[in-house]
Amino acid sequence: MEQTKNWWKEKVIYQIYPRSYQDSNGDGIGDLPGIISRLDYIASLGVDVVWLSPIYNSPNDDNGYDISDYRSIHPDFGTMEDFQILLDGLHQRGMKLVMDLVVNHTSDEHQWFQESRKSPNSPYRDYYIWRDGKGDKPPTNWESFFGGSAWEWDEVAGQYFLHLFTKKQPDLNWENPKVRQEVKDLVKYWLDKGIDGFRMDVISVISKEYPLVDSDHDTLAECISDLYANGPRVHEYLQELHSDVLSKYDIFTVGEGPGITRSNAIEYVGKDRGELDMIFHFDHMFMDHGPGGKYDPLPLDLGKFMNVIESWDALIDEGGWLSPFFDNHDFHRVVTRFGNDKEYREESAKLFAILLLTLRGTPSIYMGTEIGMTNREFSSIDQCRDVEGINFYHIHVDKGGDPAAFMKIISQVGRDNVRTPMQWSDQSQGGFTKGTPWIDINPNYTTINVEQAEQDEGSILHFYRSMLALRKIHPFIVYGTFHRLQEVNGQAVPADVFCYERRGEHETWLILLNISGNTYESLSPLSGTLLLGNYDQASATGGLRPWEAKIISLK
Ligand code: TEU
Ligand code: CA
Repeated sequence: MEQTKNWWKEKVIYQIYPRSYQDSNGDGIGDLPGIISRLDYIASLGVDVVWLSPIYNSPNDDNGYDISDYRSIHPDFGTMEDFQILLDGLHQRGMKLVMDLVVNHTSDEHQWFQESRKSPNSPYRDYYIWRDGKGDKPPTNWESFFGGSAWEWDEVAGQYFLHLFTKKQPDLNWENPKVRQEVKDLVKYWLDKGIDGFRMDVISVISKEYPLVDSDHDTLAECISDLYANGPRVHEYLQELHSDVLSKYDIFTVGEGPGITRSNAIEYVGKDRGELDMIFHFDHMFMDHGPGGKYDPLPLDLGKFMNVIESWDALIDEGGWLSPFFDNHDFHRVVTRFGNDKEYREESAKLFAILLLTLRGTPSIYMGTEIGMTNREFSSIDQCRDVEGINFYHIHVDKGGDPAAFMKIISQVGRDNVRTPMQWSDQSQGGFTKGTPWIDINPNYTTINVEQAEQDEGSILHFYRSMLALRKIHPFIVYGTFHRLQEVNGQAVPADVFCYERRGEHETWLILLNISGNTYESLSPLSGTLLLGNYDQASATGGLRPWEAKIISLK
């Protein structure tokens, strides 16, 4: 299918978790003046869009994903003036700003919720989902994403309220037209300030199916996809938001949410749907969840990983669009998860740079990935800050589980792995703060940091710059076709090698990615020109060393 051209399809996103990027005043919390001081660095990468995780007022039960005032800047992060300087600074450098829109739920400290709980006659009562219990039990057996019941008894209200996330994140009642109007108003408020789009948090679960009934699913994952996600009115709500507000601005939206599958994604992002412009899907991020969920991880299945990428690429041929990503503030570090963060850290980090930036879609790079930041070791729960990890730790330990064993799992899959401070230099606290950081820095900042990477021409950082520049001068990478290959020059592609061609009108690239420590000496095309590779001495026809990755131009 001929691709419709849109400016947002041609961009690359850089995600910043503001608490952990750069602290400017020594309180140990990253802030907007800190980001402003790093704008030249961000521009130097060659990325086009900055997506900021939430910076609004919040009691920080879930680090800003629990918003208590949508029209404010959290004082930890700065002021509205700082925000304006940041926005202008990005625009002056030719970049765009995307804000996080978290409207499935608010904080319980939001004024709407405070009013809502006061009385059944409050004009805000129906802003949330209140129910009587069943005897002394909650209205349904629903489990929250972060463990425990999804219902909380509220003394003041004398009823239970629904919270799919923590009990400080009550779900909004989107059935109520007043709620939808509030959302439209706040969206308009930020768009009128001149921002360039929104990343929409868990947008797949905003519509609930009524009446609310008990789940008979064995796992939380099944319950989420079957019962919480893709509710009956989700598309109606998104179309309404789009036609009433979003469509009036030259911006883009990227939706996030569990339960968005390869088969239903098109209903969210199909080009004539008038809903979202693109989505983040989780098929490759959730594929290692075991029967017990995320904190019961299975070994990595590379074959599945490649199949997921291939099959989601085809969404674009159906007229949809997506944002490929391998890590963000909710997962763990790409080089640890899919690469090798020991002996082949440099090679494997560069391999994933090539993969991410030679796929179709609008790729998203998480801060720190451009210098190959890794997971860290959490030996005690006191070192953790993430409500998800902490909740599941207590659930595990309360059931008699071994705390040390769970800490190993947190070190492997916990969200705090990606929330440690950005590593700028080998100075105290990695140059992140002059004070004590809100979460400990990864001790490997002495060797893995931006300053070191700037000085080393062969660094992961310089590699990202080269790759981003290459993508920019070859626009066919955005709109051209993608074909996975099972054979190269008559040879079967091994199970741990990902191989595909990208074709434009005048160009064909062959991408060879050895996602393993094995050597495949003879796997290469007959001829071609090596455009970029992750080994110093390399050629188009040379075969593949451990974690070797190449972009070869075939014509
Ligand atoms: O995440 C939604 C989501 O699906 C996560 O709960 C995900 O399953 C989990 O993080 C995997 O470990 C969004 C935000 O990105 C996340 O930071 C918030 O905690 C959550 O929504 C609630 O707002
Ligand atoms: Ca600060």
